[in-house]
Amino acid sequence: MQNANLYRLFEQRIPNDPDAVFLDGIDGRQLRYSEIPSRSGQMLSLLQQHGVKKGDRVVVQVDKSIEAVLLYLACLRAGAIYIPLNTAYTPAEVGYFLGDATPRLFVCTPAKKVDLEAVAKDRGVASVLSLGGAADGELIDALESQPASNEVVQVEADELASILYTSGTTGRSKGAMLSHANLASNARVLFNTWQWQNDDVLLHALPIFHVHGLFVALHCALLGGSRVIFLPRYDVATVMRKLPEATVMMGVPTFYTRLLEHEEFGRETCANMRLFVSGSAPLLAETHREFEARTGHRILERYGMTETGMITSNPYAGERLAGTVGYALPGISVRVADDYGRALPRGEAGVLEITGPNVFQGYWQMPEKTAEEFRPDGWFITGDIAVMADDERVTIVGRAKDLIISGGFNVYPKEIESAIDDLPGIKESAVIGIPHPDFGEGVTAVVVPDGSTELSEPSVIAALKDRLARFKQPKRVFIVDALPRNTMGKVQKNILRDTYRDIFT
Ligand code: MCA
Ligand code: AMP
Repeated sequence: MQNANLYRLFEQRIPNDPDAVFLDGIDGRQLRYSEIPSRSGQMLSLLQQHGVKKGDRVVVQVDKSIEAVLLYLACLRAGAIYIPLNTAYTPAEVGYFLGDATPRLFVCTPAKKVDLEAVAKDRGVASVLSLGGAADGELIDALESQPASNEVVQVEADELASILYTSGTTGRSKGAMLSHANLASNARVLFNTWQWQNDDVLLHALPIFHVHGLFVALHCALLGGSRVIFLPRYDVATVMRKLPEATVMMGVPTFYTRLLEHEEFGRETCANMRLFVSGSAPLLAETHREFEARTGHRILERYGMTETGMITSNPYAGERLAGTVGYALPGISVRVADDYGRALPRGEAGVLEITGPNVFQGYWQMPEKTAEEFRPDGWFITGDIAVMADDERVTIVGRAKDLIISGGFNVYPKEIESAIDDLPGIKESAVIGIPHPDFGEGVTAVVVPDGSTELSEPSVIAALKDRLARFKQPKRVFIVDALPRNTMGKVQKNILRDTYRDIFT
């Protein structure tokens, strides 16, 4: 029987050249393609020593490193389910994920080990290991003495490779279950659509705990046997220095606006570049045009979701139209529908719905939530509002879901409102996204006091510090007497967005 393990696909693509470099860190550390089997095999032995078996969850909150990628590959090989977490999450937030995922093993950074071990113990997690970004931590110490396992556990196509948590409109994060086949299909489609070349060099500055940096970027590179300039984070000076060596870069819109702000950024920096890809948040048409004027490159915008991987892409060879997300990727069908899942005529705005081999297996242990997001005919409801042109080109024009995207990170207002409403002195709150020149949208809170204590903008922000990851915390807080409501009593966020629309500009 064929083994649908995604690792098998990557293994087949390892270049013959024993010196071909996969991950090329700026700290001088490298991982060669030829080392992938043995090094991920050692990691696999370590996982097995900690009792990790097929179907077990492994939760990981670590800095970007070569070993973090090996850990991902080893989880695939073990048939275990890899669950990466944003490094910005506070211990309180991590506690929720550990309780929900009930992992066999939790891997965290050495600096947070003491705090997080206590959280993990509370949630009944048996093993906790530390792994640092500078090749330090218990996991590294234990790794060297491990024999390299040859095993690649047999899995079926629909068995889980990963769970990625996405927040929800209810404020409770949901784990999107992605199978080996979901990830493999999307990797193949993107590799082909973007005409990946043998000698491509990918500049990788994205975090590796989300679909964009982990799956979209790394999977394309693994299929191409490409060198990856592996930056620990996005930092414009380092990106400027390394761009001339690269041929492909993937980023959120903030990556591009920050490059445009750099005086020296221009054609010379991009001399070797073949492709700039943008996604995770809307790229302003203005940024697209300014980028082309400065560099001669038209950014290729694509659109996707955690639950589905990539859904649409502007064409590689055809016209990359600013402000649109292009066409459904091969094998994926999209429709713009009314509230009942009926396709609308071309040109009309409605909810974008999709079906295809990339669509996830449902939310971890939330069958009701899963059912709510699918139509009876099996199409997944994205919650994005789109318009389809006569030639089937898709433009995202809004969101049916109450979601803020800040620098490519999703923030669900409900979660922030609940955290604010729990604070002393607060009667109620409304959280909105306001146009922000750097992050696209800036999280903004409008708060009504209950009069029991004195409230100020700094006091509200300070009180949220340990509860919410930094990127979720409001950049501004406004204290008001009452929130605007319609006759049904619903808070009119559009009025608030209008009132505060200029605060960041
Ligand atoms: C950092 N901060 C942020 C954000 N990032 N605040 C709001 N939104 C953010 N995204 C905080 C920092 O903690 C800091 O707080 C202050 O803002 C300024 O930090 P700065 O140094 O400017 O930020 P940075 O470290 O340079 O990070 C900005 C960034 C980063 C490079 C845009 O957020 C990033 O790498 N974003 C990529 C997200 C991503 O990969 N999304 C893909 C999701 P303080 O001053 O208090 O320290 S996958 C997805 O959405 C789908 C599937 C898809 O289609 O791809
Ligand atoms: P996530 O839940 O983190 O996977 O974020 C997915 C959401 O990001 C989508 O539902 C869209 O709202 C948004 N998104 C991703 N790419 C784009 C894009 N190119 N244009 C507009 N919105 C996007």
